[in-house]
Amino acid sequence: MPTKFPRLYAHPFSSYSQKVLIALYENAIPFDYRSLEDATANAEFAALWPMKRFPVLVDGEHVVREATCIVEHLALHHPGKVRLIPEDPRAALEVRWMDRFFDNYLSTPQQKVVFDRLRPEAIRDAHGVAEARAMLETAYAWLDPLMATREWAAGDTFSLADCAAAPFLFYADWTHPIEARFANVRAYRARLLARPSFARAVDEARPYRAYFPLGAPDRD
Ligand SMILES: N[C@@H](CCC(=O)N[C@@H](CS)C(=O)NCC(=O)O)C(=O)O
Repeated sequence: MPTKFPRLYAHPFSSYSQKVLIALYENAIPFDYRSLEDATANAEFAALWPMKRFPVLVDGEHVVREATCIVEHLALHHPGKVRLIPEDPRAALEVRWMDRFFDNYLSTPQQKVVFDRLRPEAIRDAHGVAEARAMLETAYAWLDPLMATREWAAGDTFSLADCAAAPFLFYADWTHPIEARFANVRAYRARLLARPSFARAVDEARPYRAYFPLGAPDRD
């Protein structure tokens, strides 16, 4: 049934949901928030996407899955003052590359460590977790010199790549602390936390910190 506003199936504590929430908040796009805390919203969501990975956006006849595609959809159908995908295709390519970096080399290993902890102890994957932690370490080391020269992930302008970086660096640091020697990554994470759109998403997620299986640190 078409609704006036786009309908977002998401959870406030979920990193990929926050990636989209940042985009919505940056341009103050009105939307119908179907929180997956709610059983009815959960049932609607499960019917929309058998993979059961969230967020999912329903906008008129469009059902959009995958956080990056949702941010791209919003940029196309609900453009605002903050252009999260640059108009210049070369600049857009840099944004899309950095978005892939944060999804694949920060979020994926971060989720691996967290999901492993949710398994019964007897079937945990110590080798896979060690590999994931090594990947996080490599990602921090690669990102650090880059962020010495950039305010935001793809340059001077806040973009889709920062929508990804914000929640992924936030949780990655809880999962595998970013050491002091990666001062540029730490400073970038602090800049992201100070951005009002992400600060709002972090605040909305505070009631759910007990869900973090490694134990949420008493900070941020
Ligand atoms: N590739 C998906 C990943 C989404 C994802 O992993 N979402 C997590 C929440 S942050 C999820 O659905 N977890 C539920 C599960 O794994 O069963 C995207 O970009 O949206």
